[in-house]
Amino acid sequence: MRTKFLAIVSCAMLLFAAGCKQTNEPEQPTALREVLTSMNYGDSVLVVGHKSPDCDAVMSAIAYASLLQRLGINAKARVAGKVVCEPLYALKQAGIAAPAVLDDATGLNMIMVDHSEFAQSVNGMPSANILQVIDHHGTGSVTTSRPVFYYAMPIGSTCSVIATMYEQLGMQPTATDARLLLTGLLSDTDSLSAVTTTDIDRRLFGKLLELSDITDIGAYYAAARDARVSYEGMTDIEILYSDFKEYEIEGVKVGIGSVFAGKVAGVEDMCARMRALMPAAREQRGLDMLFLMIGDRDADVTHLPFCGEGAKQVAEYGFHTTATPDDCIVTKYLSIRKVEVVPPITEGIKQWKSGQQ
Ligand SMILES: [Mn+2]
Repeated sequence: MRTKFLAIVSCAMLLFAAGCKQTNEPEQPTALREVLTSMNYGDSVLVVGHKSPDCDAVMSAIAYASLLQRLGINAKARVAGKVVCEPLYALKQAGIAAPAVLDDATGLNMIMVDHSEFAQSVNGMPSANILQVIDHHGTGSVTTSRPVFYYAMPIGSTCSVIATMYEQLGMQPTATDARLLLTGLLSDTDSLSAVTTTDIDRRLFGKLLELSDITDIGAYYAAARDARVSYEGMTDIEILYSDFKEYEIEGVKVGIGSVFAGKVAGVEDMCARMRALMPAAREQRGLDMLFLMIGDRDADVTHLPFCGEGAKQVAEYGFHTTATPDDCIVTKYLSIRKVEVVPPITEGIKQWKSGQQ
């Protein structure tokens, strides 16, 4: 923990120093460039996002590997699971193949992007040599024995964070990398509308759009979003896990997923289909509680079915409302970001645990 704290502080100082040194001369060495190029990557380093890879996880891994390659580092992108729906569509449009799936990170030189929680990582990550973490979430369970480059910002996407690194380094992403970064940014911020969107994301959006080869961004995002909600060729259990993350909150193992309704099925229909699978999914993953956000933006409604002992109390405490008789919280539409539900669930778990004592 202390190592992590020190790493974060030293990273913040580094960033400050780099910011002060930044000039209009792109070739000027910066602290950021120096630290990135002086790390020991061995023969190679793999860059990988979280399981149930979404656009931000896939695009940030590819774009960051590409950035490191330009600095002369043998970095390769990997994914933590099969690429489907939106990221698959985006890669096809960009004309590039999906990165290979990494099953086990044990003993490998690794860079984690878009997550810092071992529960969300490729298997074996706790036994990997983690060199860097690039993220935009709260700090998760990651710990490293060696000094680490930890670069996180409270902004809309990991792709935005990587776009700021390009700026800090005085480098311009290629048209393809700009397209990929833009895709992750738009996807994670739900087209700059999610609560996590910052002015930095809005500025980077304009800049990346100019650098990319996308001519009609509105049409592109609409098609990507359609791919995201189409669940084409997917079984119900694949839909359940399509945007799913595991957390350990106050010692309680929690799984949280989000599912789109409206396009292929109404929210009640989708809720019934998911609910039928949730108890078995919870047991299979060894989780204490499972929550799913099933949202229909057009109808402005989210259903949040849950299962597991204590989940009802946690949901009622966290969302300050009464659950339906069939174990569901019904609210106005919540954006797909888990940041909308992790804080209330955390609060609910704290209250539930204090009531148990
Ligand atoms: Mn993200």
